Amino acid sequence: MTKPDMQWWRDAKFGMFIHWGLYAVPAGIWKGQEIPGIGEWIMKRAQIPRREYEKLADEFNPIRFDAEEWAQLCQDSGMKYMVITSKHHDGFAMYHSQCSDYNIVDRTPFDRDPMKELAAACQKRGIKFGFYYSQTQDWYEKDAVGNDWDFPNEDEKNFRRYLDNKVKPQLKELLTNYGPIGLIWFDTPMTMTKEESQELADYVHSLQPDCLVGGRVGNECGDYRNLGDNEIPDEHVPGDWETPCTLNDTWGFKKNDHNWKSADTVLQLLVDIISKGGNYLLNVGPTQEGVIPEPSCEILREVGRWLERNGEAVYGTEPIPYIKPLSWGRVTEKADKVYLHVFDWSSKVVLPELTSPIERAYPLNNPAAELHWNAETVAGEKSLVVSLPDAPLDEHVSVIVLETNGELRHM
Ligand code: JFZ
Repeated sequence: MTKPDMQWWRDAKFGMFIHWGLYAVPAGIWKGQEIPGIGEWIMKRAQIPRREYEKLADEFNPIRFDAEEWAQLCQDSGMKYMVITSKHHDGFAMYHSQCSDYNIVDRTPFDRDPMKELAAACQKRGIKFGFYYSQTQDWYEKDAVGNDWDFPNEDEKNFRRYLDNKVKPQLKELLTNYGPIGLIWFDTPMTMTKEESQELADYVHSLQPDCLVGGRVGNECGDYRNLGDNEIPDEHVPGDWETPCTLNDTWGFKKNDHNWKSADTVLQLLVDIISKGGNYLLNVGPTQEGVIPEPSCEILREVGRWLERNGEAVYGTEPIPYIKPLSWGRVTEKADKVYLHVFDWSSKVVLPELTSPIERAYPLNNPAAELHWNAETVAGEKSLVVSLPDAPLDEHVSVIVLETNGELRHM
């Protein structure tokens, strides 16, 4: 089976992750108790019997959900793809599934399919649309992994039956009824065998050859690697990889989690990750009413404004593997340009000498202004030192362009 084309994904750099499900109803609180940990795990953390948990569907009615609003926020944030939970570990399908009535259309007062609306809103904007799908943990199903409080008897489990009766039929629904799907983001492969992982990857590709398969399908059968949650590598990682990150400390909405990262932090994480060769998949957790928390929106819109000004230094760029993370910031490159992303304007901008002669140096937001640079030996290394004007070029990360003579060769 031919590998799907990864270029759109490599160029995209930045995606929106959405964790939305029944867990937004308790929002971290169960029977008056704050349940520790990530919000979408409340059923497991509080050992909620499935007959109790499924009653949440009766009150899940996101009447304020607006797919156009969510897709517009994605676009305004500079995020080029969207990945939303079609079915998380609780087993509840956030789309109209024919093979399990445990879904938003059949079990809630909200008689609409939000995935259908969101897929259309994204396609309209040229945003690649993908689904998160939990293919191993499913706390509603006896044959799946993870619910040992309703289904304590391991001997009764038949994972093959779960794959055949729910996972593959639902993957077929997701890859048949929602238009072109950019990727399937599997999760927690746990006990899956290599054969099972490969079977699911092949099944996705058989239904939509251009659909990417995320690394958490397991056993290195994905089209790219997923690092751990909020995992930032120390330096360049070869190959195609992505780090999923939270904007606060939970994926699914928790009413008491206000620990939001600033736009500055998000931008430095974005630049850090892409300078090491990865993509940044940043999460929002909508409420049970279908609203993305306003603090998330404000942060993402500020990030989008910066990308509006500096996107040339992000989208479609490549890392420069031999340049280790620098004290003052990070480096990306594209064609004959090297982009210096300066986090700390007070420090000396020094980087290892490039083998291609530099012809010009200038602020990305003011190409007419010349910046000076010198070749110096710094700590015994042949280096480049770029002189900075007094004031930073941007209120967040400031970007300087080094224009080379057309071909950027590395040492
Ligand atoms: C998983 C889910 O359990 C969680 O609810 C959320 O959806 C997150 C994006 O993915 O959590 C993980 C999975 C893998 C790792 C860490 C958390 N890991 O490999 O370190």
